[in-house]
Amino acid sequence: MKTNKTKKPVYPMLLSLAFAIFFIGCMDKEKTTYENSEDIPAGQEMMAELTSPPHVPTPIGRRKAKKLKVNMEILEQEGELTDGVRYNYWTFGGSVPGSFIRTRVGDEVEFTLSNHPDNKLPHNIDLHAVTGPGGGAESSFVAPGFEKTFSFKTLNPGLFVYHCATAPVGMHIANGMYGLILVEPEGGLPPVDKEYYIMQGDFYTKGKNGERGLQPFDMQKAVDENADYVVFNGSVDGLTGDNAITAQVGETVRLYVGNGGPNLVSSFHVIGEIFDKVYVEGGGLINENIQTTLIPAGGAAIVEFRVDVPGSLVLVDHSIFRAFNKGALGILNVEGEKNKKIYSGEIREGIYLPEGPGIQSMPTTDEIVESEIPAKSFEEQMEFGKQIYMQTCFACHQGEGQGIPNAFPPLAKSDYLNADVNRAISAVVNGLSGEITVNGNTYNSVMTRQMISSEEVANVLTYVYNSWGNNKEVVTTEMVNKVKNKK
Ligand code: HEC
Ligand SMILES: [Cu+2]
Repeated sequence: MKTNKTKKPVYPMLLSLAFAIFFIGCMDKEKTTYENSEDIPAGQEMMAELTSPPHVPTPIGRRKAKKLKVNMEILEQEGELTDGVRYNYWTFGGSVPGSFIRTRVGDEVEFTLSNHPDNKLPHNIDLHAVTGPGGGAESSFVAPGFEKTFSFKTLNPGLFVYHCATAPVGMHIANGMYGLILVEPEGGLPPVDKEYYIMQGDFYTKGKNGERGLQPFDMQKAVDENADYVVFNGSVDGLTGDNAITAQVGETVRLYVGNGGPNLVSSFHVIGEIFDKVYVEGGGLINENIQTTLIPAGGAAIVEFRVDVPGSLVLVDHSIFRAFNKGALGILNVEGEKNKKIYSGEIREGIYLPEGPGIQSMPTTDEIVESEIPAKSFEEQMEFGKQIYMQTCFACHQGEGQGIPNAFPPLAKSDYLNADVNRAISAVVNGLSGEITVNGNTYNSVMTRQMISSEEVANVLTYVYNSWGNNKEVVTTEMVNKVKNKK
């Protein structure tokens, strides 16, 4: 989630500027030999560079432990949870998750937390990297229009979560008040080509998943742990489309992955990759060759892998309904030369079919049970069609027919759909595979034949054609049967 476009951008810019000026200012000092982290030169200060997701600040490299000043601003601001669904986020630094903080072991962090005067509530911060009462929460409780400063020393290297700890704590976290602070070991983590910042969170809204408008937080659903949305980086499209992350074939990628919760544990997995290394729970233990790593609520992990073949890798919470029905899905686009030795590319690339042809049985037409109550009007067709859409097509083509970039084509304003009704009917009754172009984007994937009756095909396509800016075609059972009989 990135919201406020007017308040925010200046802030990180100023910080990086201050950072750059400082760096140039003490470049000669940087050349001196490297000291033990215990000896913090008291006079040396620097401003911390803060970044919004999916970006991370510059690695610490071989810099000495310093007095590191962090200025974090709390902003309560409205943003988009998914298409047409607004949410009132509470944020550290204007993004969900909050700004990434990068330190090294032995730094003395001087932390200033300011609560914007336009905010309505007091907040504070509990950093899991802090050794001290409440992780800083007790010293940082701050009312709107005020700021608080406290300081702590980073004693343990690792990747740590920070979050608001103001009552009701669960509600402050559910509204987006969490982020990551990295404490690098002396000498820094080994260099990699790409680093990204990702955090999972669960959201609870008064309306159901996809219900439009400004959705208030639902306390009862949160207590019941019944999430409407489970997302990466604060919104359903937080890590897809324009927000997808990228790498080149041959590069090493490091993901700093956190889980803000408030409730759910993540089974973090990247479809089409194996983690070469996982810093288990963000700590010192390194595990190798891992498929899925658990990230507890209020915990983190660092995962590393080399990307060897081009395509779209899909990041998911492998509690899989969360990925395909609640939003916990992100994309890493890998560009570069194909490598047929590692991946043939002949089957399909980087696309996960929840009901792949290998699992799904392919009965003949007569095994499909015709529905008993035919729709009597256009309105009924729309109503029945919507039900089928939400049961059958939704997981791939998404609630508003928007699809998923690089994986599932859109049905909303689809030129492919609107150009040829018989071809669309055939896609549903016979399945569709091979390269197609929809609204200028190519897809080369497989849609299995949908196991629904002719009448249901007519209803669902009528619903699709009369929604989301399509050409208002009405599809009848006769039209569907004609396409079926042509085979
Ligand atoms: C398991 C995922 C999945 C499900 C479920 C699914 N589709 Fe598809 N659909 C796809 C994929 C993938 C393609 C593109 C196939 C290709 O690349 O050749 C596609 C293509 C299409 C197209 C043509 C392209 C376009 O965007 O206009 C239509 C129309 C379509 N699907 C309709 C439906 C309808 C209606 C349903 C529900 C009855 C449905 N699909 C269910 C995955 C799915
Ligand atoms: Cu708060």
